[in-house]
Amino acid sequence: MDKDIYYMEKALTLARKGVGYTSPNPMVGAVVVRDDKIVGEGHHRYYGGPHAEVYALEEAGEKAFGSTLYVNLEPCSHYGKTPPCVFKIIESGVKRVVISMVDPNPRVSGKGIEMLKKAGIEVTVGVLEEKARNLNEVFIKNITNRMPFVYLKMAQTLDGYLATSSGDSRWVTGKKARQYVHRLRHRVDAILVGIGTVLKDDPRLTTRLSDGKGKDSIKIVLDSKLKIPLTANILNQENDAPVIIVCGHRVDSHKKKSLKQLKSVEVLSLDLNEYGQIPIKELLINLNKKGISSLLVEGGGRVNYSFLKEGFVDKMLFFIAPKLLGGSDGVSVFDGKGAEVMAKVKKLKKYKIEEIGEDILITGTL
Ligand code: AOF
Ligand code: ZN
Repeated sequence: MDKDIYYMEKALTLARKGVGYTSPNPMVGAVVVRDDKIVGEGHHRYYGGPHAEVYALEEAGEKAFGSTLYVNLEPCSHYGKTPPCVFKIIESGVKRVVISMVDPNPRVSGKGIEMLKKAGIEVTVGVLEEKARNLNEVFIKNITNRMPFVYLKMAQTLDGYLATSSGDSRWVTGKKARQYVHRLRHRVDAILVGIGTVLKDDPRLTTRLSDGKGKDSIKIVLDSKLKIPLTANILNQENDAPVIIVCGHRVDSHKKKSLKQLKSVEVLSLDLNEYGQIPIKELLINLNKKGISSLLVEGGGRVNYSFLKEGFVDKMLFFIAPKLLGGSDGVSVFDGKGAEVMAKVKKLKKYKIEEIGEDILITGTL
């Protein structure tokens, strides 16, 4: 195998160790190689912490002299929470730097590479670029658009239903698929459901990974009329992951006050749209201001429909169980008026099909 690809795979594996903890910063891994041996490695562990390159170069120490550094993002050239990595790279005597992708952060974007080249370091860009872009899709969207990256996840039957006519949805998909969803919950900053889901399923929306680890993300409920019962599981949890209840302005003020008094609960009031629903764009702008860079929407048909209709889905994940409801009275994945003619249907541009345990996962973008 090409050596650059081999070592960049290592850097990407290291980068993935930061999943769930680096937001809104990227996941970055770095490997220092001299005489075809890894002499230092590191990854960005948490937001505001040292960058991957720093750990790797510190581990390498004097062995960094004359080495090649592999890193999945262009090394930074700016003073952020930490000083520029390019200085450290130059000082360490690194001979060559291999990078997957140019940093989309306008404060860096190309300047890091330029500074390295000026210092006489050989620079190669674009190794495993697509993989690196996929890994940091959230960071890329955020730094360029200032909006959260939205994952829309559905667990459905083969004939397109989230639940039966009686509302039963436990469980559509198998254990493996449900574990996958917990890994997604760990990965994102926030999880969002509609009030319908809260009233029907009373979910906890916690992250339960098989190894017991995992971060509980912020929980968001779209509840325009503030119908959530104070006894809902989501409001009464041991951990202190914040809960944001999003509603309109004309709601019961006593209820609003009681909710605000609960531990870690916040109420966000927005102007409702002409249909009396929470406007998704304003919601996302508000969430972004709160530092939320990625959002996992776990439906309800109506919430799924709103996100799709308003055009704010970055990636869709269809977990499809090989099961049939066998009628037309279930809860549809998208609950609302669909396209009238085939010429107007939405098409997935790119998609990937995988088997997850007994289920099928189709991941795609519109
Ligand atoms: C990271 N980790 O390993 C690399 C980053 O505020 P700072 O100092 O942490 O800078 C964050 C920016 O640094 C980030 O937006 C990206 O452009 C660049 N590279 N960031 O958090 C890393 N290499
Ligand atoms: Zn840096």
